Amino acid sequence: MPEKENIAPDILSRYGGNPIITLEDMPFRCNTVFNGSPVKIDGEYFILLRVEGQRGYSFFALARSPDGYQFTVDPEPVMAPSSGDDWEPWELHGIEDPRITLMDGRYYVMYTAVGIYGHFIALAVTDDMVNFTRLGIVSEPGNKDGVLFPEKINGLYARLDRPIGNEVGSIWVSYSPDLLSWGHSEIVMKPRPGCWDSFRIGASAPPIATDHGWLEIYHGVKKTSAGPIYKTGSVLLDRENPSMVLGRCLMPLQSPRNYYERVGDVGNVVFASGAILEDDGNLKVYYGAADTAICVATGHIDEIIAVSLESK
Ligand code: BMA
Repeated sequence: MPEKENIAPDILSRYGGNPIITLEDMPFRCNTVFNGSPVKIDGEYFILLRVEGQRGYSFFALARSPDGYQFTVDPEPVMAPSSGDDWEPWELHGIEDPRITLMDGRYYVMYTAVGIYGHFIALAVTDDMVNFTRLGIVSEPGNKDGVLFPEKINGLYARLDRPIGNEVGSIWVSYSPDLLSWGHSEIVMKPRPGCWDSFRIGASAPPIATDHGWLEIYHGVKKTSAGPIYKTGSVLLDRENPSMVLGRCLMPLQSPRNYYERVGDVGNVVFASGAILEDDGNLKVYYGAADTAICVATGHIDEIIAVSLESK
């Protein structure tokens, strides 16, 4: 009898050494480390980490690596929630889920500011990944998952975001002349009834320019009787009008399957938080596993584009 073929269940292949950053790698006491935003600068890899401290609110630390797999975390956090200044009310309960975009030679960080009025999208900028300048709170309350496009579209800055209205979490696009005031918002895509992304969706990685449109790696949530399940998906958006979906994957790129994705502070979560496109076309997708560790999985951009064109 022929041997049973072992079909990989996911389009993204997990790195064998996952998780790549855990609590044991942290040089200071904290609760968890997850949802980190990666960048590659002159061949060196950096991840701006979301760290949850023992008190329960989040802040950012920096990890560095020569190869994208073996990381060392800087001894001190690089960005803490503001205190004692005008920003304090907006960040009183922490700063979460940073997403870095390189634009015009500077690194812009969109993150979720959690304060006395709820969740907002906030924007900071850095030139060295260590010193961050806050630029503004850039959304109304109840918005998160902001990711900045790496270039202007029709003369305006653009971002994807995720306002919550009527409990529905969809992906929208907004535009700005100055990075601070945002508007002209349009719906991009909604949760798909009956599917793995039926409850909520949100942008995950900053959009990547391809010949087939903007490739967006997103997260989708399905509600089950045992709680939500977070998976990773992909979509292609028109380069000139990103509210136009050119293709959307039918199946997820990745689902929680391994122990470290199933079990943690929030189980059954793979939460993509950034991606690095290598010269050979491999896309390294960094993700938080069960809100407790950082992992990486890889897929070739051609295959990801092909599955993204399966549907609209
Ligand atoms: C989302 C965000 C993420 C988190 C995920 C799963 O709403 O808060 O930071 O990883 O839920 O808990």
